[in-house]
Amino acid sequence: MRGSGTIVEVYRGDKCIQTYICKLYGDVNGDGKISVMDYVKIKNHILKYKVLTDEISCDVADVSDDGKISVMDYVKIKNDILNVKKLELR
Ligand SMILES: [Ca+2]
Repeated sequence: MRGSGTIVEVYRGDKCIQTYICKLYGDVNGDGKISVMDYVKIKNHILKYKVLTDEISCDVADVSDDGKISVMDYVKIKNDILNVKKLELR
């Protein structure tokens, strides 16, 4: 499985006619899975230990869709991993 940040190009003949960037909300590290690695990245961002800078990571980390990366996103991803409450598709 490909993760967030994967580029998909659609060709007609030899010509690329459309480009898409995959976004799996919650998949902050782009490995195609929502895992402990993702919520650690969000925790490090919130604590300003290692701030997320690229647009795709910042977008998919905002699982609460409120325009910021916060404890809410961390909790939602943690709950998804622990099967307490799965993330809703956006
Ligand atoms: Ca991931």
